[in-house]
Amino acid sequence: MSTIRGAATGDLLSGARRPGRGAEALAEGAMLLAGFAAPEAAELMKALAPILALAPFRHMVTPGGHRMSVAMTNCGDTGWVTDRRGYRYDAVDPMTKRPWPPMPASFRAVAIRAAAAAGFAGFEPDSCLINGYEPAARLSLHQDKNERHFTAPIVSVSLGLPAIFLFGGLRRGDRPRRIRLESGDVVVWGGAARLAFHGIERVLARDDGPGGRCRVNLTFRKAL
Ligand code: MD3
Ligand code: FE
Repeated sequence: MSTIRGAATGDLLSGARRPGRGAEALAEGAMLLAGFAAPEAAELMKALAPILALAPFRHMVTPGGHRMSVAMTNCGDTGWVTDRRGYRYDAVDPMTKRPWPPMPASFRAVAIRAAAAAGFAGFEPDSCLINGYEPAARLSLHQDKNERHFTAPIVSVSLGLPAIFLFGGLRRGDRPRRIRLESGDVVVWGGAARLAFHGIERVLARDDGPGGRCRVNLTFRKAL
């Protein structure tokens, strides 16, 4: 995808839904919608509290035995989990033995609207992984490969503190680009970018300003 396309182009270019810095194609299939969710960032953060009450943030363990520095939880029909047995999706929260909390309508709506704006009409997310980053947290380069199909895009919504995102290629060794993601930025990863290596190099901690001292990322996927 060289540029914006599809029915949402008018919306995007009109500025009606572009309160941020605009839309930028990062690569084939990868679209940064800067500030797309900024108007609803506070509402999304508020919807997080009842989810965390039912499914608290926790530091999962990788199959190799490493405790992840990013805290995670999920909402939706299924959730991404890792432990010594491996990476997978599970309809049940292994910590509470209960289904993950339902995906709030506000979460689903912003994901669907962003996907459509990037040219992926009809996105049906069934899972939202919620990543919580304290300033020292990192996420090393990886691919998202635990979903059943790779045809649907992944939609990522950044909230809270900014971060330096690493966007690599299809091989682990490809030198990644560094992209600053701010609260309210949305990135849609589809097509050729769907299996790109990516990670979070670091969170940019402020010592001023209102709000929390963390970054939250909502990652919407069609996992099943
Ligand atoms: C590029 N999360 O949870 S979201 C993850 O900010 C994850 O918490 C990061 O990577 C975060 O797996 C990055 C951006 C993202 C998500 C999926 C992608 C970028 C992607 C899939 C393919 C390529
Ligand atoms: Fe990822």
